[in-house]
Amino acid sequence: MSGKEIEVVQNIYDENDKIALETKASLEELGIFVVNVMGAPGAGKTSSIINIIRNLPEEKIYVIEGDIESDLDTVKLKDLGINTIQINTGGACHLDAPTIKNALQNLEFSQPGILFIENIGNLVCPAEFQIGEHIKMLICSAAEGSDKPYKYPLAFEKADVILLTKCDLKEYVDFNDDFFLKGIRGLNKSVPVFEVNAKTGQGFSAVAEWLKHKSH
Ligand SMILES: Nc1nc2c(ncn2[C@@H]2O[C@H](COP(=O)(O)OP(=O)(O)OP(=O)(O)O)[C@@H](O)[C@H]2O)c(=O)[nH]1
Ligand SMILES: [Mg+2]
Repeated sequence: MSGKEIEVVQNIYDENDKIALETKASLEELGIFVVNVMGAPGAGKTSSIINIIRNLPEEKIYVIEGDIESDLDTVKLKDLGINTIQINTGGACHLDAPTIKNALQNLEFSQPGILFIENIGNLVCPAEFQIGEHIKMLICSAAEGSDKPYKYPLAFEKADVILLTKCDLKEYVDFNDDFFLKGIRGLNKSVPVFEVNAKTGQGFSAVAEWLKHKSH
């Protein structure tokens, strides 16, 4: 890349971060804590959001669903009575701060609570863009393999909390706990890692407890 190109790319990141910080500040004034939920396609992002919400009955919950196409996840959440809006990027592989700023015009915050933003299924690009979040929650499934921290380091480096989902499948996919954790610790010394299973709900009460602490 030429010097000029680097400057342009840097300007795009700077402008994005500026809008993200404005969004975060305006949501904070309303008492909204924002969780940016990231992870590969099918990692278990929607299933995890649903299970966490089940363990936070006293919290007001809002969700923004980001997908390239379709409103399948939004329909699923709305059927459960969760206040959800859909964003379709039509191709873009991540959500960015201007997109979230626009979408927020369609979401009414009647009381303080927690806003989950499910990012586009992608273990790479979402980690590069702030969108107004207080924390980044990385969802990584056992089925993806224990080598993911080594191959996709940025998402693990930037995560404030990691959920290892589909732990019921560990034995079928030769998941190596030590290798996985060693990879994470090489990038992120202190991030909490929770093991969960959305089929039984196992592990999600601890995640919800951690989140409640973090958001208050
Ligand atoms: N066995 C098992 N299956 C799971 C678990 N969590 C999610 N799944 C399944 O994995 C598939 C994908 O889960 P979703 O929650 O839709 O994943 P997602 O990350 O939201 O997917 P996208 O939004 O398409 O990127 C579904 O068929 C879930 O039922 C789990 O803990 N164990
Ligand atoms: Mg989903």
